[in-house]
Amino acid sequence: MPQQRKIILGVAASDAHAVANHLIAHALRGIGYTVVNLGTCTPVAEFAQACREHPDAEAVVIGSLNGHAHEDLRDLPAAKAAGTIHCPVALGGNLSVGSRKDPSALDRLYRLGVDRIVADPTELPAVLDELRAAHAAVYAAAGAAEPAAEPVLVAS
Ligand code: B12
Repeated sequence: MPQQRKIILGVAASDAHAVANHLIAHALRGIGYTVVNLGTCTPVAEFAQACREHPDAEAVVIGSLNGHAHEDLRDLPAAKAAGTIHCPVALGGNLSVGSRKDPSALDRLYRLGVDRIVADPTELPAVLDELRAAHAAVYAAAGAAEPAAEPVLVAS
């Protein structure tokens, strides 16, 4: 029997908004994913701990609604560089403060090491397929077995 696909899900460190998180967990479980849901107010260190506990997770999916995604993810570059977050990171929600959104806010998040910013949760299954394929291709090109050290993934 094929192994179920697994993701780690949570809401960023300072963020208490729970509704979208629960809806996303429910939707992904509904299409067969195992979802390790860390819930609201999850610091990068807890995502990293979950990655250690679930080396078969194929992505970390983070929500942020209160506008403080950049500050909440400030430890992400170190976690990815150290390989403690070994898989791609997808981020979605309301990612900066204010109703008028500056596109440079998204660039700053990509520079922290976010692999994909996803606006609509219904896009997540397709995005997870793409990230998994890209991640596997990087390992194949390096001739390494997964999971090894974190490869550099190009943000799209
Ligand atoms: C309910 C709510 C709260 C509740 C949360 C209760 C709970 N346990 O969840 C309470 C009262 C606690 C709260 C507090 C605060 N809130 Co509030 N809250 C809301 C509200 C009214 C609804 C959010 C919600 O649940 N929507 C339902 C979900 C399904 O939809 P959604 O959140 O819009 O998410 C959609 C997308 O963003 C996306 N998405 C969301 N998450 C993710 C994750 C991934 C991975 C992906 C791919 C997509 C995705 O998909 C969803 C569906 O399309 C919104 C305003 C609004 N009408 O949206 C404000 C809102 C999110 N809150 C806001 C703010 C500012 C706060 C506070 C800072 C207020 C304060 N001064 O205290 C605090 C922050 C608390 C904290 N530490 O995070 C702002 C954020 C503004 C910004 N980013 O610029 C909003 C937008 C209100 C506003 N217009 O100002 N809030």
